Amino acid sequence: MKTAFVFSGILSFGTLMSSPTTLEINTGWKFRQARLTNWYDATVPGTVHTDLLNNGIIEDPYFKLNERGLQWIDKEDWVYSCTFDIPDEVFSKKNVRLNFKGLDTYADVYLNDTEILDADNMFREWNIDVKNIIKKSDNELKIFFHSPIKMDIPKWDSLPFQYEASNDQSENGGVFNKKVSVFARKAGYHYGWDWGPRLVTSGIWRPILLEAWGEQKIENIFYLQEKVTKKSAEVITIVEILSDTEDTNAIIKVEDAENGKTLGQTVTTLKKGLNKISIKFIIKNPELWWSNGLGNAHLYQFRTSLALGSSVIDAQVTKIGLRSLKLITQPDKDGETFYFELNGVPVFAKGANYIPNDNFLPRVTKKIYEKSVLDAVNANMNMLRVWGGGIYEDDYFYELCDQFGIMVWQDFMFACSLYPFEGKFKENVKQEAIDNVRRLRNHASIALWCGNNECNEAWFGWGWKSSYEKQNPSYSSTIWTQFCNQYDVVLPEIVSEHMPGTAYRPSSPFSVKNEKSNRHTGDNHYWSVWHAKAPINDYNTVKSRFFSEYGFQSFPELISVKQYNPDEKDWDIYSEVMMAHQRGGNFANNRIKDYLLEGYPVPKNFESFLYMNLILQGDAIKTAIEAHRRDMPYCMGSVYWQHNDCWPVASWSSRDYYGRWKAQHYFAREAFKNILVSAVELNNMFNVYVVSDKLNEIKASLNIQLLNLDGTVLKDLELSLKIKANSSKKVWSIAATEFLKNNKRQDLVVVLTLKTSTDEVFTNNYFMEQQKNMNFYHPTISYKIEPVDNGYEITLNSDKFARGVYLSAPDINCFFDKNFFDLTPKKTVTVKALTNLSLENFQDNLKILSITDAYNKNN
Ligand code: BMA
Repeated sequence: MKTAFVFSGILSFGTLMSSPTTLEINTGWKFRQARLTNWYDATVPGTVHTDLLNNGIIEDPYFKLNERGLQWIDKEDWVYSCTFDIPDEVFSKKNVRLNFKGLDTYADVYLNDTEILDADNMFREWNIDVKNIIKKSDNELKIFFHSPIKMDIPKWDSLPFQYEASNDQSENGGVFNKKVSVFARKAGYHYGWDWGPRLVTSGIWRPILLEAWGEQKIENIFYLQEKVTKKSAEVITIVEILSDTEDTNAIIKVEDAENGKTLGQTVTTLKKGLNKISIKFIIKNPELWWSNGLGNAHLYQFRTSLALGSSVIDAQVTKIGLRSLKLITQPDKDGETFYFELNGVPVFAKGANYIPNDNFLPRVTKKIYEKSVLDAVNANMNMLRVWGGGIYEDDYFYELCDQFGIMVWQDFMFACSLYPFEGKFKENVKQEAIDNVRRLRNHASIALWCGNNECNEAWFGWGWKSSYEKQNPSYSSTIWTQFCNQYDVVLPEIVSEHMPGTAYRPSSPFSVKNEKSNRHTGDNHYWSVWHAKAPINDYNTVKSRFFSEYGFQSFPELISVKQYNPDEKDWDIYSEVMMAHQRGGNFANNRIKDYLLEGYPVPKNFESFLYMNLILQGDAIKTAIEAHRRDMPYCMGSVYWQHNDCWPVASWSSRDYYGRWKAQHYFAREAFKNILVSAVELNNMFNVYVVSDKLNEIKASLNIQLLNLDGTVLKDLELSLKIKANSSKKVWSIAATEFLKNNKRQDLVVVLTLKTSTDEVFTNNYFMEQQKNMNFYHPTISYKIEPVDNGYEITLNSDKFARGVYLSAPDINCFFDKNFFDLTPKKTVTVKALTNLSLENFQDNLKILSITDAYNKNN
C-alpha cells in the first residue's frame, strides 16, 4: 500500500519556496509480528497493542482479566512500514530530514533499505538528514521494534547485583524476578505500578515529521526571562539558526504578533552551520502571567523571524507568559522554607500528582488533555506534578497549563528505582534531559525540575542502602556514585545550562543531602495515613513544609466498574476481576475496608461499599487539604496523590479513568477555593480558621451554626472579620464541652458560612463524631428536573440533614456539577447534569441517594 501524503501542517511561517516545510508521515502504515508474514493496518502515532486491538486480533486489554493473556506481546519483535511519495516542491529543497518525535523504544529505522537510526530511548527526539537517501516516490520507511523485554534480560543476567525497581511487576509479565525496566529509557509505569497494569507496549508513539528547507532555518528559539517585575520584563531571545551559507545581511526580528510591534532586532552575519544569536528586549509594565486563582494567565505571542535582505526565510510564533517564578528555600527557625514565589508573591501550591492518562499514550486525545487540565483548574488547583514514573508530557499539556495558570512541578523520568547511570546509558539520559528541557523551557508553567520520584527516600528511608551494604559494600558504593552523579551533577547542570534560573531539586521528597526527608526542610511525601494505617485524624497534626504527595484509595463508582467488570457475579472487592484491577492487592483492599469499618457505617451491598468508599476517600483528603492550608505559611503546598488513572482501577485518583469525578474531586474543589473556612477539634478545643489566598484584604461575616440533624438550629453566632491577604488565622476557639453543652455529638453538624463584603459565599460542614456513630435521619429528598442547554437542572431540598447526596444516571459521560454534597433542611441546592439522555430516560433513571441509603440502620 502506498500513500502520497499531503501537507499536514506547516510549523514554520510562510509558503515561500525558501521557507521550511513540514509534513507528517501518518498514513498508509502497516505492521506485522517480525517472525510472521501477515501485514495489518496500523495507526501512526500508535502502539502495537492498540493496533492489535483495532485489527480484532486481541480484545480490550482493560476489560476483565484480559491483560493477563496479552503478556506475549512484549516478548515479540514488531515491524512497521509505510511507503510514501513527496511533492516536488518539498523534494527539491536543499535540506530534507526526518524528525522522529517519539519511538518506543528499541527501534531500528530504515529508509529505502538504508539503516538511518538505531533508537533506544522513548523520551528522545531524533533528527536524521535523509537528503541523500530520499526519493521523489516510493520511499519505504521501515521500523523494526525489538522486544524491550528480550533486549534487556541479558543486561539483567550479566550483573552481579540488581538495581531495585520496586513497582516493576516482572512476575505478572512471566519473567520471574527479572525487573528489567531500569535498563530501558521507557515509561516506568508500562511495566506495572501499584495502580497500573503491566502492558509493555512498543510503537511509533509520537509523530514522524519530514522537514525540508532551503539554505537557512530557525532551529530553536528560547525566550530567556532574565528579570521580570511589575515594572518591566527583560527578555533575551536566543535564536538558533542553521545555515548552509555565509550571509551578511541576516535580519532577526522579534515582534509582538498581536500588534506587530517590533520588540527587538539585530542585523548579523550568519556563518555556515549552527548560529546562536541573542536579542535582548524590554517590555515596560508587562501584563504578567498569574497562576489560577491569583489573576489572569496572560500569554504574549512573540514572533521571531529570520530575513535575508527583504525576504523572510522563516518565522515562528510562541506563546510566552512573562513571570518571575522561584522556589524559595531560606533557612528559618524551624529548618528551611519551601514555597513558590510568583511575581514576588508567596503562593500556596494546591494541586495533584499527574500520571499518564493511558497505558497507550497516543490514545490520549486533545479532548482528554483539555478535560484533565480543566478538571484541575475547575477544582481550584494551581499546580500539577508530572510524576517521574510516566512521561515528559505532550506539548499540548503544557500549553494548557500555560493557558490556565497551572504551575508544573516537572520530574525527570525516574521513579522508585535505581538506574545503571554510566557509559551508554548515561549519555542516553543526558541527551534525553537536554531534549526535554529544551522542548519545555518556553512554558511559563514550568516551576521546577526534579531529579526523580522517591529514589532518595528509598535509598535512605526504605532500607535500600543498608541492604546493598549487606550484600557487598562495593555494590552500594557503585550505585551511590552513579546516583550522585546523575541527580547532583548531570541533571542540574543540564537545567542550569538550558533553562537557567529555573529551580532544581534532586529528588522528591528531599530535605538535605545524605538523609531521608524530614518535616522541617524541603518537600514531604506523607503516607502514614494509608500505608502505615495511621488514623485519618493525624492529617490534622502532622507538619511539613510542602506536601508533594499524600493520598487515599477508592474504587471507582459502579457505573465505571461496570465498564470493565459488567458481570454481577464479580461484584465483590475480592473477586478475581476486581483484584486484577486493584494493583495494591489484598493490602490495599484491606486498608480500604479497615478504614471504612473504623469510621463509617457498614455498607449494605457492593454498590453501597463503592459509594461509602468514595465518601471516605473524599473526607480523608478534605481533612488533609484543610489541615495543610491552616498550617500556612509553615506549610506552603498540598499536592495530593493522584489526579488521574491510566486504566480502570482502584487507586488514589480523584477522577477515574473515564474522567468521572470521585467525591474527592468535588471535596477538593471546595477545600482548594481561594477562601477556606475550616473547623477542627484539637485537644478538646473547637477551632474555626479562615484561610485566604487572595492578594487583598477582605471583609467578611462568618456564621457558625450548631445544627441538629433534624434541622433545628441549636446555636447561631455571627462574627465580623477582616481577612488579611495570603494568610491563615484562627478566628474563633472555644472549649468543646462549652460549645456542645448538653447536646450529643452524634446528633450534630457544625455549619460554617462565610460571606464576603462582595457577596462571595464559602461554606463548610464539620462533624464532631465519626460517621459510623452519627444519628442521621433517613431524609426525604424532594427534587424537580428542568431541561436546560446540554442537560438538566435538578433542584433539591431535604426535610432532614442529608449527608453525601449522590446523583447518578445511566450515562458514563453524564457530569453533575455538584455531587456527594450535604443537603441542609431549608436550603436548596441546584445541580446541573450535562448529558445527552432524553428527558424521559433521565427522569426515569436518575438515582438520588444519601448515606442512610447505604447501610442498614441497625448495623
Ligand atoms: C507514591 C508515588 C507512586 C505510588 C504512590 C502510591 O509514593 O510516588 O510511586 O504509586 O505513592 O503508593
